[in-house]
Amino acid sequence: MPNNPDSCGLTQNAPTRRSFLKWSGIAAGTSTLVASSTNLGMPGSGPAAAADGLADADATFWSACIVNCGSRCPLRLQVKDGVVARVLPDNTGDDTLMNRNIRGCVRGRNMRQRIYNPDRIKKPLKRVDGSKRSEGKFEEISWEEAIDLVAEKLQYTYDNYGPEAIFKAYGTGVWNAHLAYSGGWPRLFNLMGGQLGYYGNYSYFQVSQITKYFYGAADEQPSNSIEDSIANSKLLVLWGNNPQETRMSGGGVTYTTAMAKKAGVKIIVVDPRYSDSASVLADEWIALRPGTDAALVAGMIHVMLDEGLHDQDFLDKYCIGFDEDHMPDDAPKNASYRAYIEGKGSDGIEKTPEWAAEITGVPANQIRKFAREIAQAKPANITQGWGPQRHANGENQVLSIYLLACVTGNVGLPGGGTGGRDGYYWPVTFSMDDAENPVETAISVYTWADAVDRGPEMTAKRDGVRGKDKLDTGIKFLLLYGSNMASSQHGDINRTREVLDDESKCEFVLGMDNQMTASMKMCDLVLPDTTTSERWDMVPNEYTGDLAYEIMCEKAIDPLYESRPALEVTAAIAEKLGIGEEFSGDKKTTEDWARELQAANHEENDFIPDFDELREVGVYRYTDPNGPYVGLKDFREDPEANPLETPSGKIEIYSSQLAELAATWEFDEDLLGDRITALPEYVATWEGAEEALASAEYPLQCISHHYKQRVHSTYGNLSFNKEAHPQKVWINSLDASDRGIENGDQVQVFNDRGRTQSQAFVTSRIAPGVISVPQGAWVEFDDQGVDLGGAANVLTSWNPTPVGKGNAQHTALVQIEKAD
Ligand SMILES: Nc1nc2c(c(=O)[nH]1)N[C@H]1C(S)=C(S)[C@@H](COP(=O)(O)OP(=O)(O)OC[C@H]3O[C@@H](n4cnc5c(=O)[nH]c(N)nc54)[C@H](O)[C@@H]3O)O[C@H]1N2
Ligand SMILES: Nc1nc2c(c(=O)[nH]1)N[C@H]1C(S)=C(S)[C@@H](COP(=O)(O)OP(=O)(O)OC[C@H]3O[C@@H](n4cnc5c(=O)[nH]c(N)nc54)[C@H](O)[C@@H]3O)O[C@H]1N2
Ligand code: SF4
Ligand SMILES: [Mo]
Repeated sequence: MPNNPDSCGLTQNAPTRRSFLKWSGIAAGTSTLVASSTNLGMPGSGPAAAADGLADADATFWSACIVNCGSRCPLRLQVKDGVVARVLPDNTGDDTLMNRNIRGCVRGRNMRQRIYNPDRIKKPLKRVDGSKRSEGKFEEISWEEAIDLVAEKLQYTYDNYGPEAIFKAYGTGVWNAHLAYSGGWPRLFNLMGGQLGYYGNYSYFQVSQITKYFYGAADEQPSNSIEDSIANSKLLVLWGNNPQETRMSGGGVTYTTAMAKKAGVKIIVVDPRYSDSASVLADEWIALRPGTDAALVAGMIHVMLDEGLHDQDFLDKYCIGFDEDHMPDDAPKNASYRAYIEGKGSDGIEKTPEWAAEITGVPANQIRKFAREIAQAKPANITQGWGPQRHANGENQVLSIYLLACVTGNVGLPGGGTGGRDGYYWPVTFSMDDAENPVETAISVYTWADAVDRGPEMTAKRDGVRGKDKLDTGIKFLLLYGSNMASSQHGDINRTREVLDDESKCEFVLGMDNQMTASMKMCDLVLPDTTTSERWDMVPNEYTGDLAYEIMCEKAIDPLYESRPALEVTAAIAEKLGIGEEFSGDKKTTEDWARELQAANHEENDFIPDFDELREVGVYRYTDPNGPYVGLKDFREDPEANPLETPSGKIEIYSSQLAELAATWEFDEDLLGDRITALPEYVATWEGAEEALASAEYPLQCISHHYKQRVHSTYGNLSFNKEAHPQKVWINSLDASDRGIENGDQVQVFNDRGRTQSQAFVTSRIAPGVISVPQGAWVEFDDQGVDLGGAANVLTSWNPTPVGKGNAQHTALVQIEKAD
């Protein structure tokens, strides 16, 4: 299992404290390491202590919100009589760009409701014998019984099916907290003989699997950072990128994009929705049909070629595949992108703006204007969010946006960008050691439910199994830790629940969470975890631009009820299985683990504070010694000395490797568009724009944007957050009036996979023919199987994308009607 499947894989140069101080403008001597006094847990001392909080708190502790919104915000927890009485935000920064306050959003600030929620799991719960998983019936058992049961089931699975039958589902509730991220579970499995591995992630699956063919980067190829754009860009394009809602921390891209606007950078948003980013930041909004970005790009490049606006010098020097004079030897004639645009390729269609308008719904004149605007604003940073790629054939969506950055010659220049997501500086601190997984077999993480259902049928060429030609066993022991995959976040949750209900397939489902979610209710055994406030940890930032940081998480209160930190539970299981010493050494508590890990981090990078120093400062900021991130800067400066990791060393607009996959992999003929192309072509897909226009039954394209009420499902059970941001289905006024739906009506959205109900938001903020059901709402099935919670994934499918075999969860066709 990768230690951090979301990591960018960039090689980092450890900055010295001096160099980071220099470019970040933080004066030496006021560095964040210089704490004014010691935090002894007293309200009146140390930076965690507050002038702004309760006057009579007993103590103030450092903590953080560790969900996967891409930030990680420090929180200061004020404790009175052993209870978290108030949650305060970061107070260690100011409003300057590189020392910005990492203010938590409305979710983190409502942490008290998560800690003290009635949904907290209080004791280990065992499913009642003879009941079905989906019935969710439990009896309380003791920790001793629970640990015995896990040890027994684990041993049984290794003995009868081997390590490839053991799988830890994807889960982001504890993402990247240095200890809680794994909670010791992968370490336990790896020391016991290993587990089935996975590749990819639900966040940017298609980006992570396709980028190597184009830019050679093993994972993603970030664009320039927004900090760089503030200084250098003429134009910032947020392409399916909604930082105002998905990067809501004051430490992150919400803040930097707002600063870019303030600095006068022109901003254009390309999105089927008039997102919060469009509303707050944009000078222009391009509203296209979902999944049609590659067609929009093709139409735009047609305009650029027509009007000579493309950067031929850049294409000649740095790329292959754009025109017939720059093709790999093995490519057939007329296989270049230019031939594709001019209608000389295999489809024989010229990709005029009129052609693109028909598919995308963006008027041809707007396509022309947008093309000129992007080509002429030099330099322009085109930053791609992850909405476009979470689609059927999302891989070509990704590549087409990269391509636009190349055709306009913006790659590798200050103020420009690669067309990837806004760049960032990845934290240098590392997480606890998960030990080596001896198993090499891995599946695409999105196919885990397939591996439960039909594991031994899954092959390399059809299902993307790696390390083996085919799987020998299905998943028999499934762990859901910090994960709501079984009944909320995976596609087609009705089908997922059905497969999990068949106990002959997966024989044991183990859950560990701190809230009784729909997925926990599907488990055979549920273990009550602590919340961050009840254990020790350290937490790094994630996608927060050029600012990196590490936060101390102190144990502020005793674990509630009978909850126990995962790491102490996995250590106890290891002990039971006879590998206690190997697992833990002499460490007993999460504090012991945290101290040891922070010491190792301090040793590796001496500018990183040690455990006690980090407790003092609470948050430690540092930045890239090389200054703001400029993607592929070295390659641009000297492509011979710094070739890309592609076969040609150049940017491969035509990829022979993809042509080879197209010829050798097997695809599902029933799925329109389940195919690979050597160029970033537009491919009409299953449940895509064309099918919607042709369908009488399900004529609406349903996307499921990430919503500010929650991070996925996390925080989705808190009354304050639900009140502030109620669950609503976005629908265009034209589509609503056709169906007699008015703003605020209860509506049901449905297709053959399921039916879900919530309130309608009737608006012109979404393109006609498109609806959006914000993803992550808590499911609530009535006795007819209708979800009254408004969950998007009763509508989505398991259908994987062609190259990555990843999640296309923004692709689904639906109908909508007023609820009775
Ligand atoms: N508040 C909040 N923040 C979050 C999360 C959350 O659940 N809530 N989740 C976090 C996680 S784990 C992740 S991975 C990121 C997700 O970040 P993203 O994947 O970037 O977020 P999405 O909302 O899925 O998509 C971004 C935008 O793309 C648009 N879009 C959808 N389909 C298309 C398309 O075909 N073309 C174009 N051009 N645009 C399209 C959507 O309307 C949306 O506004 O967000 C993180 N931040
Ligand atoms: N339709 C649709 N579906 C999507 C997406 C989409 O755009 N559309 N986006 C996808 C994306 S990008 C992602 S990343 C996935 C995310 O999918 P998940 O990772 O399953 O996300 P969450 O629903 O937030 O589940 C996290 C769980 O962790 C738990 N948790 C929080 N803190 C702790 C802790 O301290 N200990 C333990 N043990 N548990 C804890 C929470 O209570 C919650 O149940 O969803 C994907 N699903
Ligand atoms: S959800 Fe994200 S932005 Fe909000 S407090 Fe948590 S880490 Fe910060
Ligand atoms: Mo994600």
